[in-house]
Amino acid sequence: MEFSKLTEAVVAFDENRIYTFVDEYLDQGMLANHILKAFRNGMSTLGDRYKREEIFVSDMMFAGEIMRNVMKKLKPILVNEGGPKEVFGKVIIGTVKGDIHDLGKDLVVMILRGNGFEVVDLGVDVPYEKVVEAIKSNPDSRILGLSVLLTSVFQATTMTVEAIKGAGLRDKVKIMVGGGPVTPKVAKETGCDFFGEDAVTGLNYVREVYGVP
Ligand code: B12
Repeated sequence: MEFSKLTEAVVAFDENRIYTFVDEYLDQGMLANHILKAFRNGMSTLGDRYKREEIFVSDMMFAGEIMRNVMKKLKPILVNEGGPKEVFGKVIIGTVKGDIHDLGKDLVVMILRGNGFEVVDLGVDVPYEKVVEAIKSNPDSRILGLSVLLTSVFQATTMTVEAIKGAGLRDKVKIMVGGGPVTPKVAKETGCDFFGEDAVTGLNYVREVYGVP
């Protein structure tokens, strides 16, 4: 597809070409979501290269910074794509304990806010107690979103859900989980209600829970 030029530029860490392609695509009227998807594909390839020890963590960090710049640029557009600005409901979200990846979570936050949802963003590496506390102090929130990028934090995801159960709050929130290594099976095994493969799928689930057409 047309976006492959962007994906290739991401894999080549070609910062200038990345920004140029993003501008070109926007000028051509391409959807910001599709541009971000092409970026994410490039990030996946970089992840594979890291695994094969062809690049370093510092390279992934650099790519992450470029992605953040692109997200900043696309933010006003993503918000505009959203339509109505009334508040439909509240969502609590965070990256699970032990995991510091935040680009995916931040995208979900951006899409939710842009589409009329208030978001309580707990950040990254979120302790179980902080999640429990957030549910208690935001009784009007019917959804918790968890972002998970490391397989090593699947256990922490289960523990987060267990802590919520232990506090007697499990029926207060639906729990959606997303992030690179998560599958519907992982979502089920960790005790979550829904697997969101991308930010828009998450948004659609949130809309469904709040009964927003
Ligand atoms: C960039 C990156 C980093 C950056 C993170 C920058 C940042 N601020 O987030 C840095 C360099 C810091 C980093 C660090 C590490 N990383 Co890293 N990283 C990546 C990389 C290349 C891209 C991730 C990314 O941002 N993608 C772009 C975003 C937009 O995509 P996304 O997160 O998947 O989010 C989308 C969906 O998944 C979904 N989504 C995400 N969350 C949620 C939540 C909800 C509720 C919903 C509905 C949807 C949803 O919506 C998003 C938009 O579509 C991945 C490779 C990969 N395949 O993912 C490795 C990867 C995740 N990292 C990996 C590793 C190993 C590490 C380190 C342990 C490396 C090290 N030795 O230090 C550390 C982790 C430290 C820690 N404790 O967390 C491994 C994990 C392997 C595994 N099996 O667990 C990967 C897969 C690379 C690899 N193949 O080896 N990393």
